[in-house]
Amino acid sequence: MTKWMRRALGGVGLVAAMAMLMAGCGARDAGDADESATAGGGDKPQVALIMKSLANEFFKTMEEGARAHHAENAERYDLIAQGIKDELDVNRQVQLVEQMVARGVDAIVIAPADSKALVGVCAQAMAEGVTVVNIDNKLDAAVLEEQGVEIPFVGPDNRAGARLVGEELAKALAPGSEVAIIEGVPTAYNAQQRKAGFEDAMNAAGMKIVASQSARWEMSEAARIVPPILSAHPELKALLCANDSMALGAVAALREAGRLGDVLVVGYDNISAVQELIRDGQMLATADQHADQLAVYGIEYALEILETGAAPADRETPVDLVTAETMGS
Ligand code: ALL
Repeated sequence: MTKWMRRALGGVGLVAAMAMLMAGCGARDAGDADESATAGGGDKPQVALIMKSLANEFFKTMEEGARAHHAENAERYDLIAQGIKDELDVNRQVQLVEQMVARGVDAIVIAPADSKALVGVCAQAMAEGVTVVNIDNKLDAAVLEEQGVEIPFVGPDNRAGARLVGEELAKALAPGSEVAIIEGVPTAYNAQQRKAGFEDAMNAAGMKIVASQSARWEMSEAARIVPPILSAHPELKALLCANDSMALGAVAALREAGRLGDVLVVGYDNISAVQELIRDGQMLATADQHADQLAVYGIEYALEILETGAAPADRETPVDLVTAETMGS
């Protein structure tokens, strides 16, 4: 039984409690050892949203979406939104989960910075009776199984999203063109999936992938690694970037090298700076994974699990191709 169910049950009689329990019989029993855990208090569940780098517009948009949802649903739950300062601060994210558990939240909705390193602390949270929903970047299935926990994933099919972007790029290239992939953090499952989706599209269209390197989701890192790739592959025709921050870095490097236009750039996220570049014809495409709704889907799912004890099945969220044409410019 989750901590929230126990708290909610505190106010009802035994018969009603049994009925609620029966209704929630599909629920994971999170263990009975959490009686002493700090209760959140109040009559609404407390939901903690734990994101990654708030320096990335993607997560700012996610936070704004969550806050807007909360404003309209303030009677249903309390929201605590948290993020980390840089994309790689995995330890800080682990600490945030621990802090939220200590604070007595009922649910944690998390976009993990690393697909393996966050599993342990999420499993601990569940053992304390906290409901955990994984959004955006999927936790590693093998590590979850090893730890014996089931955590539902709410997010898009990143491989399919990247394939859409890659297919759009392929239309603009002659078969056999040289292309390079700028990858996200290699320990993030969504980064691996986007790389695979780009490869699917490039291989299907007969392009030559001459380089694939990580810029760890960061604009500055992409700006740093693109020039050597350009020098090593003077015939390069396109850069497929696994997120828009890195696409911005790639565009800056190409501009600096006088190669913008002759080397095409695609990204992933649909942040506002990239929308402008696409409108201006300086970038070709990106993918919209609806950052403003992504956490909302996760919060709604967490509330549903808290109320009904629903079984932890994954839920796929939409991802759409964005081009100058789809933007109507
Ligand atoms: C991923 C998101 C975004 C983002 C990246 C950076 O999990 O899906 O594409 O740009 O994290 O942290």
